Amino acid sequence: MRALISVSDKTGIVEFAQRLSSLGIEIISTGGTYNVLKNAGINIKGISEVTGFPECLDGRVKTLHPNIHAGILAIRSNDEHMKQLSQLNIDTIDLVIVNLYPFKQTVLRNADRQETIENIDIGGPTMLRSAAKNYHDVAVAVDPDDYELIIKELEENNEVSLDTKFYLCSKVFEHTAQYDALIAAYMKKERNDSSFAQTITLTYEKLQDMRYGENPHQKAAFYKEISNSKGMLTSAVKLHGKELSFNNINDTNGALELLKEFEEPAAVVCKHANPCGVGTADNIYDAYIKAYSADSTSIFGGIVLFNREIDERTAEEINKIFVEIVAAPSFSENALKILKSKKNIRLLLIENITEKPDENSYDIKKVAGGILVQTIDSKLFPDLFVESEIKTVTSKEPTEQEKKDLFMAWKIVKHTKSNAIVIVKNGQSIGIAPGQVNRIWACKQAIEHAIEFLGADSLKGASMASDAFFPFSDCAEEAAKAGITAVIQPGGSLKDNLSIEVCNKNNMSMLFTDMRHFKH
Ligand code: 93A
Repeated sequence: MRALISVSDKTGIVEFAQRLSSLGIEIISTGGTYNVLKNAGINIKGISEVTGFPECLDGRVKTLHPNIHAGILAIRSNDEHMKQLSQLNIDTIDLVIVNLYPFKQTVLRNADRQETIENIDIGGPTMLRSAAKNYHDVAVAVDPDDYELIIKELEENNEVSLDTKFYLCSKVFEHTAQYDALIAAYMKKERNDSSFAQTITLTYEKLQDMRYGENPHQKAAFYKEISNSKGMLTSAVKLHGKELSFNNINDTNGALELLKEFEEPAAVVCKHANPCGVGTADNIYDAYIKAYSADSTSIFGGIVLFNREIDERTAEEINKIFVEIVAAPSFSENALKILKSKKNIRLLLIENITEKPDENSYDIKKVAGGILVQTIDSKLFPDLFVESEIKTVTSKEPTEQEKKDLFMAWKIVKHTKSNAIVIVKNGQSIGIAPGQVNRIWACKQAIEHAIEFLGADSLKGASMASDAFFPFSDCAEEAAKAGITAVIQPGGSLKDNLSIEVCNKNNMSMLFTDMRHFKH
């Protein structure tokens, strides 16, 4: 039996080669691997002895030779193949242990293009593919985690079983497919090409298997984009509590995307991926009190995210109720101690929590038989729009406080499932109505919640946002009836003038953003 070992990641290779060698298996190696194994006192052969050729072109050509590939690819049960091998004086290679140039790591450390391209492995994938294609006769290891499996079978049975070889073969194609997907993604990015490719190659790697999906009878796993993304859920560090579930992650994501809209201290509470309470203030404690009291019912078992360090008094407040998850960019030492005293809470540290995702990144939705892909909804207003220039379409301008609240409501409504209406007063959400099949229901529901919370009279001076335009004047009428004094919406309905009229009649202001934010 002969093994070819050529690895960039040399983890575990010495021990593996030693055990192969003590089974009497002959080992062939390329330059760097050869040196490591030789230095460990293992008896091996250099690749050039087999190819009769020096490794050349700075290592670009090492194993690309018929003596290697015919040795791997010959079908052992095919007499003609075996006869040709012997005529050509080529020996079979029965074990291929290869892992590739670290292309991913090179991209992630932002190496220059020349160095990155030099890390595209050619000979390695070629050997892996040859061996995997001929899996009946060749065992191939691309992952150091599989060394133990292989050596155990060899030590016990003198051979690797067909089942194992088939498993190893499928791992190879998975690996080379992802390797090539990463190269393709890198080239596209280098060309600043943000078009949608003809076929989608997903560059994700598994972070963890999950106990189950949205429901206990569904299987699930969590994958991470292979990129330098900071401040995202995939870089969250769990400081306390049990493993996050599928729904926990999905819900936290809803809160995280909204939180990223705020510069000022903010607390966002989410349930079922929709915000249920949002507070902004000049400190995180007050922001939390506002977010909590905005909807002290739904927060139970909810998810609370902060964009500032959690201090002791905020932690004490949080501990008064049961919340599933608390996430923040940092926790003061005492805050952490206080929160950790609860067994069932999960604490997540998300550094760079306010970092925005790449605006060219994809949002993916599964539909029957396919996927819909779009770029993420990265904007709040149309390009070149600044908050101060947003169009007031009524005779009355909003006051400074109303303006602040309108923009806050606009941020919240953007991250609430459609159809959505959000009411804000003094930096606090007071009515959030998500996911209605018509707008007037959302409007009525948000107002009902606000009245329940503040009392009918206190809606004076409140601001309302709608994720898409008002098709009729009914929402403006409801808002006027409730005493809401300012409204923000995309505009663009044929009947805009009717809504504007209602506002003018009731001394309300209305702003048009020219951009809608459906979210489904
Ligand atoms: O530059 S290559 O594409 N040309 C080759 O012929 C070749 N053969 C093996 N890279 C090649 N390899 C790769 O070299 C292997 O995939 C492995 O990652 C690496 C091991 O090199 P060394 O043993 O010199 O450290």
